[in-house]
Amino acid sequence: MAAEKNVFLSMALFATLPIQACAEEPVKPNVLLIYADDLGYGDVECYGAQGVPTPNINALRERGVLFANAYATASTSTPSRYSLLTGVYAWRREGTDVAAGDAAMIIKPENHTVADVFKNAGYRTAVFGKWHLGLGAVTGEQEWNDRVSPSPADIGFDDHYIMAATADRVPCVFIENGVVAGYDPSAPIEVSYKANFDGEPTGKNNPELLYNLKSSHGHNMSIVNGIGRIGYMKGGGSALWKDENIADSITAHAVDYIHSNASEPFFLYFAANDIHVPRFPHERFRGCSSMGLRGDAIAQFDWSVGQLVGALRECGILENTLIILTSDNGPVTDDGYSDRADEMLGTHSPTGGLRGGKYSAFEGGARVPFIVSWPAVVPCEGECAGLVSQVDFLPTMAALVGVEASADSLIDGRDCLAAWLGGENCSREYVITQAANHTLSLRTPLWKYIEPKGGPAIVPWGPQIETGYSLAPQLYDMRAPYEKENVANEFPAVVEELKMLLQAEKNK
Ligand code: NG6
Ligand code: CA
Repeated sequence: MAAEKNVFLSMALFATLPIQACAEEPVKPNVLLIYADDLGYGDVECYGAQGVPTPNINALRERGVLFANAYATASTSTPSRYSLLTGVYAWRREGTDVAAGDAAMIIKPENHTVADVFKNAGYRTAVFGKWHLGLGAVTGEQEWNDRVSPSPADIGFDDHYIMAATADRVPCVFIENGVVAGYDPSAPIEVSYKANFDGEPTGKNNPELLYNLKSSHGHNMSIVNGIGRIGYMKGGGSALWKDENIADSITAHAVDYIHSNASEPFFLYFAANDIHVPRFPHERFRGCSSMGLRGDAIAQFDWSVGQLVGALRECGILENTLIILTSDNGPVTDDGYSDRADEMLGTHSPTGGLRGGKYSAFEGGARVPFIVSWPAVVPCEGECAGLVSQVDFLPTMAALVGVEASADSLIDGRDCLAAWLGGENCSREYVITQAANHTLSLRTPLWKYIEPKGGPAIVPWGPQIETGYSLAPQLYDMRAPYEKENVANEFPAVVEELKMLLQAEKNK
């Protein structure tokens, strides 16, 4: 997935265009954060996607600003989400790697989150979709048949309707305000990440039961809806989700929420399941792209965006809603299921030509789409090439709603409101990103430094993605953003400077 198919973003967007605000600034906008899963830098049309129509995201982009150099803080989900909600780089905290479905809650009730920021400003707050930040006080001891606590309710969210981890991890049920949604008392739920339950089939032993998707690597433990998962579960009965209905279900919850809360300011964190594996979109999206299930999942995600925007419009609150659309990490094709994602790509490049992908230290790992729209305030059709990081979400939202950000969140995050609203001076001096093995990279407008750290050159468990791990320091000139030539030996002073900068950050 390294082909240079998306050159337009490399240079064309390196200048910030002069842009005009659409109207006067109102007070207390609603905030809708649309957080896609594994959506790559090149995976939507306005970032160069081919083979999949994304009209709703295009329309959002036309009503807002597109950022060409925006970053998740990590190339996997849990650390990116941790930073997004707390304003703290995940590599500062133990236990923030990709969480199992029975992990204890990673953000503790006493921690300050962006949801608290909104609560302090008098907002209603909600999260719908993929959580992946742990639940309950103790790993493996959640009360799945009663009340799961602590939950997002304890870290600032008034309402939640969430998947505990990911669609490929058990338990395969939604948790709604602390309890399993549609709980089926005839099928008590048991979950283990250690051992199978007696008599329960697994993908490993019963591959003939994988009638919806076959596993390509891993994902061979419990089988739910004809799809192998990570982890073991028993029970669930009628509460078990059907993968083909996940997008409908979380979108319906979000649309209802918008309708019921239209008269007061709200913060809605819409954490899409798309386009993470298992990719199993509803049949009405099958064939919407020329890329099979992965492209169809992008089309389904775009549909969700359209539904949310449509609901805001119907309620007459679209003008005064700040919408941010971005992704938790870069793209992957084969991430463990035989969905033909690689072979059906055609001319599409999920990374937009960037090197690496999900898990990687290269740009494909954490550079993501980032679109900001707020029709009443943000310039239409703006473009910004400045460096943007999701670690700034908390302080930036605190500035938006006029409350103090916690001291913790200001170690790494900062108020970038002017930049995010399309201001001309929209660059951070540098951003730090974290690869799956905790290799850190420091990107400045001109350079990308990848710290030396050993590891396999290709992700070892299946996805054919270059990790970017190396025992030698790496330096890339980002005027050509494809990280082709390591110029560390030619610019030792730059390497030294960026190494010291990274060390200073680590010492904070
Ligand atoms: C990996 C899974 C992958 C995905 C990833 C987390 C295997 C073989 N692979 O361990 O499928 O679930 O974890 O993805 O189990 S993330 O986007 O939530 O970080
Ligand atoms: Ca992800």
